[in-house]
Amino acid sequence: MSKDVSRVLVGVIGAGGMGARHARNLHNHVSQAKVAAIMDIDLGRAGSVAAECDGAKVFDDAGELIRTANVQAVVIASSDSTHPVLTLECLRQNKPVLCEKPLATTAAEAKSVVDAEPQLERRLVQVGFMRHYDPRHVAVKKALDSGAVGRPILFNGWHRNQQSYPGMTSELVVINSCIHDLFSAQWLLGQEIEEVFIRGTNTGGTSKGSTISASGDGVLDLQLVQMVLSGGCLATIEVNMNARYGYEVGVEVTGEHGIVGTEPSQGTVIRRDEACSQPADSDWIERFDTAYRLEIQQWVESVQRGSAEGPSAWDGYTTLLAAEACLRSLKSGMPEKVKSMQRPAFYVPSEP
Ligand code: ISE
Repeated sequence: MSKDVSRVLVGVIGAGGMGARHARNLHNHVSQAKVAAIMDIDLGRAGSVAAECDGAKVFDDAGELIRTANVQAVVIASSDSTHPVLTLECLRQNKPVLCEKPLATTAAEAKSVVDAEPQLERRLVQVGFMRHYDPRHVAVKKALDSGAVGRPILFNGWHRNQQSYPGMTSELVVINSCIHDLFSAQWLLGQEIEEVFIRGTNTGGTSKGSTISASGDGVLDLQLVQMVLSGGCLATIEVNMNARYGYEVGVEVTGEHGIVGTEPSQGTVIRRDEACSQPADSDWIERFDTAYRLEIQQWVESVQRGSAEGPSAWDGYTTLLAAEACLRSLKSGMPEKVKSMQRPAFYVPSEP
């Protein structure tokens, strides 16, 4: 019992793939936290995750979960469009919140969060850009910050999903997937995105008997983004929603004196029948398993210290400003400037 007194009581909103993952990670790997509540509009789904977490209380109303006295901190993993309203409610209740990416589906909604949070005098919002906790990305960040390759000149990022999900659109490729890469570029380089130019194509065909919505319906499921950042670094990002062979994310940064990049997959290599093979990850849950655990562990520790420390609402906002410039570029076929904003003093750069 006495152990419970110091544990952070966490409420998880959304019991789908990511919500269930966060709840399980909290329950199984974060000794300083207790999953106190789970909300989903599908009560059965919430109930089965709650049963895995020592019978957390089940809710079907997110606002009620946020307001309940037995919840001290909140994880938001419901659908993207609900994120800003629920984050604002957490701020009103003065409760720390880890909100899955994107912080909102428009920059204007994300702005309402960065306008509200500084009035509370401490950071309460962290956005779920989990690559910030991925050891392979963190190693690149450390090398860049130590000057190992000198001034960054070119950033290359690749983000390949095995297979797209039903309902995917060209815009969602940007807002829901590429948003990670926009964050990675800004975070790793310590520069803001100033200009973007995006082109897309349709990969065609089907795979695995598939739900690929891209074939023949005009969805741009493979997009290439070129960018210019505030420190003069050039960047490219490849986002492929239907790479077929597996899931892969990585970055490589060329500096004045050399190149630093994320380590490739560490899978066992099998040599047989005149072939040499290595398994590929199947999805982001597998690829970023460690990152998700570190993310939630360090988030709980920051809650105990009293202020959010990971990717901020400002990161959530500026990535959406860049994403909206990408959407304008998709329409215009031209390079588009990203609306430039002065970072408020409240949002000091996030530390690894
Ligand atoms: C998904 O929502 C994620 O956040 C994954 O990290 C990303 O790789 C995937 O493309 C998104 O759909």
